[in-house]
Amino acid sequence: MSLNKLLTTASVGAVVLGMSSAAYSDNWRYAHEEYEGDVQDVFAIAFKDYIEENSDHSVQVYRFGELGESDDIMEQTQNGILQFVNQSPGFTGSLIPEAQIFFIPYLLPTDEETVLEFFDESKAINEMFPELYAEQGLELLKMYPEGEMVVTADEPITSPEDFENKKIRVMTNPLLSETYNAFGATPTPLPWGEVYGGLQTGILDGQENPIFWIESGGLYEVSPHLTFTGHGWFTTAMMANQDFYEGLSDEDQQLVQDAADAAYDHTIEHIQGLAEDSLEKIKEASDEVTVTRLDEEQIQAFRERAPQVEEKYLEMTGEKGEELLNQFKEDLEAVTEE
Ligand code: 6CS
Repeated sequence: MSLNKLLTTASVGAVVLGMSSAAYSDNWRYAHEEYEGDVQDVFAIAFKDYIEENSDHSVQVYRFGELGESDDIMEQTQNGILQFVNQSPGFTGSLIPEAQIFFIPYLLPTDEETVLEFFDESKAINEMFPELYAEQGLELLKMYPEGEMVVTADEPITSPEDFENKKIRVMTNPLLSETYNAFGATPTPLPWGEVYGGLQTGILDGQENPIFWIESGGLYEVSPHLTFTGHGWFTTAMMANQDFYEGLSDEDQQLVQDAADAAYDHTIEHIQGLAEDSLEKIKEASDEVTVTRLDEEQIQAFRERAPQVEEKYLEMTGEKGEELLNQFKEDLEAVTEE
């Protein structure tokens, strides 16, 4: 990064965040999409702790809403105002269409151990995705799963017919809309900030998210019928502004990589058992909640609609998307065969 660009980036950040530009190199800014104690926050705090314990740098963590919605914090990172960001592929789809691969239903298995092994070992995740993010000026540091997706709605969902005329909120990526179209619902893409109110006022009939988030965001209060459809995992990604990262010394780049590794290990430990604990809390807090776990036959009715979503993914992403999908499937086979 040129000195000029560095100074410009530093001063824009300093003005926006009311800091002196002298602090730029020492105090790194990191925003994520969740609340205190949620999975992305656990990752961010572990990253911060590692950096601060092993260097003179400090990390300022910004949680959901402090600097805007997910798209805002991504824009601020691409502009160099923030040094680090955690944005989920659910929102990155318009920037990096291939990131929508996580929304092809029934691609990932439900078994947690297999999924964790996949994220650790997958060439698609650890080698191909960093190249795709780099094209957008982003240094991808980690991709990690947060939990299995669960549908919540105003009544239990056991078949695609139950989804008919239901407005289901989805994160703002086109492929996720295709998934819910294929499932028979009416997908409604919205940023996170509009979801609770939308469910409360009946503008929305349901949504999907991992259990910990359904508990921490209080979604069960306004959307009390939970259905385990087994169709996917909420995955997220943590990255740095690439100009910033490339401008770091070798020692600081290593520090950042080590901090991301330490945060990843800590977060993976944190998510194990989290869904079960959160579900208990939900059941304790509400008498209205129902929990439906689809059986194999019911799942089959949804699973057979997955190929049409895969087709759309390939239409949206072309050759690069196909290459990624083939590698993704190969990596999945490697961990399920063992
Ligand atoms: O549904 C959403 O938009 C949010 N869900 C999670 C689990 N994390 C952040 C995201 O914004």
